[in-house]
Amino acid sequence: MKKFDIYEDPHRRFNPLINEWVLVSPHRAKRPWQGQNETIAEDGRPEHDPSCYLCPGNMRANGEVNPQYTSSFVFDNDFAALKQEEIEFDESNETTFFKAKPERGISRVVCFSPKHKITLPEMDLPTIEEIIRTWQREYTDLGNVDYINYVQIFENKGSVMGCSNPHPHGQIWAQSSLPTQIEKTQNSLKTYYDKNGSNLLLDYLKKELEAKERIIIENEHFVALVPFWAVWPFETLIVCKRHVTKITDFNAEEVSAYAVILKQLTAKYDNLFETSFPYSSGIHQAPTDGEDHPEWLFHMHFYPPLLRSASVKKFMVGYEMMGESQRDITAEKSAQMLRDLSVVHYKSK
Ligand code: H2U
Repeated sequence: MKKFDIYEDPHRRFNPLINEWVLVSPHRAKRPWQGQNETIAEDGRPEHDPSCYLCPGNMRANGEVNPQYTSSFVFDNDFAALKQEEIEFDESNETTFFKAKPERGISRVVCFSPKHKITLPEMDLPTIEEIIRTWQREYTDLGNVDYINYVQIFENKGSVMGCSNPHPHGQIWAQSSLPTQIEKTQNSLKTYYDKNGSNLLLDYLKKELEAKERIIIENEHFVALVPFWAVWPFETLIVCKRHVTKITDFNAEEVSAYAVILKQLTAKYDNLFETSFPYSSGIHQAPTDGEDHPEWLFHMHFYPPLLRSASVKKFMVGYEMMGESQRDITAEKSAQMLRDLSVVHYKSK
């Protein structure tokens, strides 16, 4: 019988963070493509766009005028997905099949820079450090609200990801419940911590640093890698090396190192297909429920949709919808491609 070759044979890999499997089909990576090509809107954007609702001094949809901000700027989302209002709710009305409960929360928009035309990899390090300090302030501010138990910081970049405006920005949704992905992660991390007395992600990072083959960038405080169980073709994870459970625990040196790895990783992404690389990214960290969470380790996910060029996107359809996640190119191959790319943005060469 043929011996298992992880680089050649169809197999499943386990994601211990959310307790899910992904099907990997390395032999399929070379299949021809006659499907849809995405159109990636290319540049030529001005530094200030009078019709952009996020640019300094411009009016937003609700009539409010943005200040002449010079670094990061945060405002309450005018079309917030969550509301702060407390709703009276009688749990006894819940039935097996009609289960629903009110959810309280706050949604904010974070403009990363007053400059309309640049994205993270093109920003200078002080600007990225200021974004990180803004995330720290928001985590504290929102986490201190008595009913807020989780603060989800994220960015949708590119129209392919449903981003409505190219002005560099992210969002924060803070709410009373743990969102599903966080609840799954929390359960896995806690189960591992209780069983082993150590942190799942720190133990995993140690093994990845030994294996080396999925590491993209390493600096003194952070590592960027393609997780063993990655689903998206160029999915990555930024993990911190010290046992830090939340963004507010980073010292000044760590904030600088985080800014460096963010800039370098997103520059590599842009360099991959010489395009402004779309993705959804998000920070996963300890809930703000007032408990100590030694099982958590600060980490950041990047889920980019592109597959084989600036215009061919991976679709999560058919088998992925009906069965489980699936990928062709291996995590090791993606890591090698990203590792081999320059950290210098192609436009600045
Ligand atoms: P996207 O990352 O999905 O493009 O988010 C932009 C957010 O900005 C979106 O959630 C908000 C939208 O509700 N927004 C405002 O709060 N005010 C505006 O004037 C327009 C868009």
